[in-house]
Amino acid sequence: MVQRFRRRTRRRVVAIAAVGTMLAAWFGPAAPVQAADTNLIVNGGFEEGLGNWFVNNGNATDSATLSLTADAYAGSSAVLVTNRATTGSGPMQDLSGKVQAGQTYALTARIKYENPNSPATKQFYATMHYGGGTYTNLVSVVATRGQWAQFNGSFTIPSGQNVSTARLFFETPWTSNPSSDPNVHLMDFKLDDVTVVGAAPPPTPSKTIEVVGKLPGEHNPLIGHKFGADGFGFAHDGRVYLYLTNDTQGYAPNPTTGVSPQINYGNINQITLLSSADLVNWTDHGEIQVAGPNGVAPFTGNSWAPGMAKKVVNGQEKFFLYYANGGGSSNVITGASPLGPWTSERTSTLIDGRTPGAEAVAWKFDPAPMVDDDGEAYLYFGGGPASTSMPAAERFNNPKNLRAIKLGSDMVSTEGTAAVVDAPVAFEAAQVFKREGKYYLSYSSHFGGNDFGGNQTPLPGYPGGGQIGYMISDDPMSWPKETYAGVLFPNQSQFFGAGTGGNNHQSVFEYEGRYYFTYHAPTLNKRINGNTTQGYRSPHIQELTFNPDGTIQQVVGTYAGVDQVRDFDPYREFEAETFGWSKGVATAKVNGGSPEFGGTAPNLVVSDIDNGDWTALSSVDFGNGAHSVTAKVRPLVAGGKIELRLGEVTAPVVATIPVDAPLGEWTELSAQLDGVAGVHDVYFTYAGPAGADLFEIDTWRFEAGAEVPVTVTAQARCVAGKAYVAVQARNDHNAPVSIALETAYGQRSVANVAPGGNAYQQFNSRTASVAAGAATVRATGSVNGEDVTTVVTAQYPAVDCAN
Ligand SMILES: [Ca+2]
Ligand SMILES: [Ca+2]
Ligand SMILES: [Ca+2]
Repeated sequence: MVQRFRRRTRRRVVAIAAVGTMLAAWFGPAAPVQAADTNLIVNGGFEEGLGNWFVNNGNATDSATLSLTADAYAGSSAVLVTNRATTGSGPMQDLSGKVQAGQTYALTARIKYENPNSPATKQFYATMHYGGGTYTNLVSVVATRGQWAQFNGSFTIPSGQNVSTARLFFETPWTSNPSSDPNVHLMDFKLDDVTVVGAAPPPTPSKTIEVVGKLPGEHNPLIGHKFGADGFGFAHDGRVYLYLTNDTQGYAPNPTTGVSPQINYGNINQITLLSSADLVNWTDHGEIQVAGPNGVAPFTGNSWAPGMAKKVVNGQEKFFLYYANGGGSSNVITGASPLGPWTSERTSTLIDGRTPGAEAVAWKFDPAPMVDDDGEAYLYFGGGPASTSMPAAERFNNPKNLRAIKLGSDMVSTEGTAAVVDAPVAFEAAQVFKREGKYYLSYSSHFGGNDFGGNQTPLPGYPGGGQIGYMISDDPMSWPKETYAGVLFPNQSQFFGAGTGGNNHQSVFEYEGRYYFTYHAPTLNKRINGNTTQGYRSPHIQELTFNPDGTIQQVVGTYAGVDQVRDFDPYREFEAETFGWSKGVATAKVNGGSPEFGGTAPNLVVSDIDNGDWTALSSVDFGNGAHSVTAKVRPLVAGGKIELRLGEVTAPVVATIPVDAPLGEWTELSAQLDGVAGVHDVYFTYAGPAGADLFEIDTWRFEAGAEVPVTVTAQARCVAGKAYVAVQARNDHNAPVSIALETAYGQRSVANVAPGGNAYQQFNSRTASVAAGAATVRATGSVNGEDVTTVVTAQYPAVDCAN
């Protein structure tokens, strides 16, 4: 995740010079606000904790922190910013999607500083960061030390300003070398009662991905309807769960250009959850609201780079979801199942500046758990710039920025001191799995630069920039540099081309006897926008194979991905938000539990279904034949229909469900199927009036056709030098059936075979030998008052009677 810490060259847009109209807005009396009075700031009084606020760090080495203080201007709390290393460090709130170009907003806030060594008065700014290097000072105030000062002004956003990223923060005036006099430039300050009042936010533009992002036949990226990064694979009870940083959260494609601003990690406080039993058809379980004011752990602001483990604690099986709370700390929440529901057992972060042995780690993030066979559990974490006390070559090659620490038996505490993981050229993303008694630790490598002693050539065999290296150890807490084993995965741009570079974040999991490697690449972003991507990453999986000596065969990234583990079983109610491929649809969480996964699991529906959109399932096994298909659907307009096709999206329609039911109500609608048997890719194509959302779909269900149960055997044998094929069919039905036996050497029909009775015929080939072949049996009887014919074939081997 290098991009979130990329050092910015700060380019000031000096509003005084560039935007004349803003002069009055800055320092003159507040201009009247024309539009409806809407306060765009959430939790401006900090009465809901730090919710919706995060810290703006001026650069990657800045680690300013926000905390609540009871010294409020109003109410019971305000925010305090400490540890500022740049003048730009201060409380920030994201107004992207809320403020509009050409509009005027009134801004008020209270600010106070108290450092007795600071000047008697100090200027503060409210500043907007429009993404990239574009900063605009909006409103200024000169405060008197020890007293609450009031920002009270207005600002007009220039009509040409791109506001797709707009983040408001509070700071002291910029200077290039603030550490020369911290008391003047870097004092702590408090903020309270922030309001930005103006035109109501515009309607939220659609995030639906209209292109086919996962191509039929391909298995990477895993999904085409949303993004997800830093995937952590977790196998449990016959399914694979994949926990992902919710890259879709800040995705905001321009309604006209379709291009989103660059990803903003600071906004991400949800974890996306997918699952699959076959690694090709993935169920979307939606997002876990982990952090933020409405999060499971509201004392955290971000949820990046998840890791999952399960353990029986006090007789109860629990699931522990670890995540990075931004770069500064890591935390864990607890699930009753891999799908939740989720609770927080902690009231403060699990890994932070108080964690023994982690003090020198710049980024106390990317936590990955590993539960050993003996029940002992470990957490791997860390990353970021190496200690400046090291020689430059060591900072580059052996930055010692990763850590291993034992987890407490409750899984939500740590024990003892974190041990250094001396991973060569390490950047972040440590993860460990165990195989045949050995521990494997993989991690991502850094890109050099000043954080790592300047640009250098790695030691021979050490990873280059943006690769996944790995180590093999006999001890989960011991990772000297000698355990380094090589590069597990080169940079993904080597496989997916222009626009897919950048950092990676991997995991390895075992599922049904095979090992799999998860990684991400902005391949869906590339399919939407071409080679100029905006950093929105998609999950991929490849199989991981080992050499006889236990080393790993370097992984090759492909769009083909992994083999489907098993065919999809259609004969049950399953979530419609499960697909192998899709076009033009989105998913939305609805109230109530999941029909497939149970009452406490989240449920989603397929939404944004337009004429021409479709969803598809890979390798569905219909066995002897399907009799009907049923959709649980909510019609939104009249005249919609669902069509079923086999093999490809343009194949002939084999069934149509007219979506003809009361609008706005959930209804089950069915269609008959005829002759749909065996294994097929299944396409649900959607049709109806153009320009309207047609309907939403919750679940699908197929019913197998009624069958006459018969048991059939076929044998080839010799009688007096001649080859015969003997066929027997037993009636397993509870009523008489008619049975027709057929081979290449003749046929015979037997009427009224009683329950438990047999139809039998020995067919003479009139030759000395027969090749292997099949006999066909047709059994006709009455099932539930309906005449049903079931066709069964039975193989027989070759026989040679000449000898
Ligand atoms: Ca307050
Ligand atoms: Ca659509
Ligand atoms: Ca559903």
